[in-house]
Amino acid sequence: MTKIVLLGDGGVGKTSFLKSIRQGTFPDRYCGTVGAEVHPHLLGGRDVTIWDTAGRNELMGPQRETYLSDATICVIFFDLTHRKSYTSVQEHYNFAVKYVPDAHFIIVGNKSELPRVVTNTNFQYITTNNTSYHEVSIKTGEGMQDLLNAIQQAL
Ligand SMILES: Nc1nc2c(ncn2[C@@H]2O[C@H](COP(=O)(O)OP(=O)(O)OP(=O)(O)O)[C@@H](O)[C@H]2O)c(=O)[nH]1
Ligand SMILES: [Mg+2]
Repeated sequence: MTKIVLLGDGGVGKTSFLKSIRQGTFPDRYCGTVGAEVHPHLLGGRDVTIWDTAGRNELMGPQRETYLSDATICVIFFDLTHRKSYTSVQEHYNFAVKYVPDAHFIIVGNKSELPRVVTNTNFQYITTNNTSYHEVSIKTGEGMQDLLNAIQQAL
């Protein structure tokens, strides 16, 4: 079964992404994920499992790496209105690539409908060729189809 893991700091939109593709809804309220939630999903006609992880360290628990094992795709989210979440992308990548060096990495800058703080992005530290960068607004749906296409191509 193809495994997709959602990574990124707290509040960047991982759970919102999952809700929007599974239920077509957008949650306005923020409720931090604890540990990881695993959801089966049909994506482009294929069965996948999506692992929605906790971005807040205190809610993650001790065994972060176990969520990554056998991941096919790691989607690393950040918030375009929150610089720290952007600098954290490198840490999430460095951590994940140790455990799943062959995974596809997809970087997503979210909340694109808001005035952005992160204007220049540079992901040169990502050494794999299996990478792409997308900007989306999960709230408005802007960019979401391109992102889903990229994920499907990586399956
Ligand atoms: N304006 C705006 N807000 C968004 C967007 N996507 C998500 N949010 C909001 O951002 C907040 C955090 O969303 P979550 O999806 O719960 O964040 P998370 O990454 O799962 O956070 P953790 O579970 O703590 O790691 C919520 O209040 C959402 O409504 C977007 O595209 N635009
Ligand atoms: Mg969450």
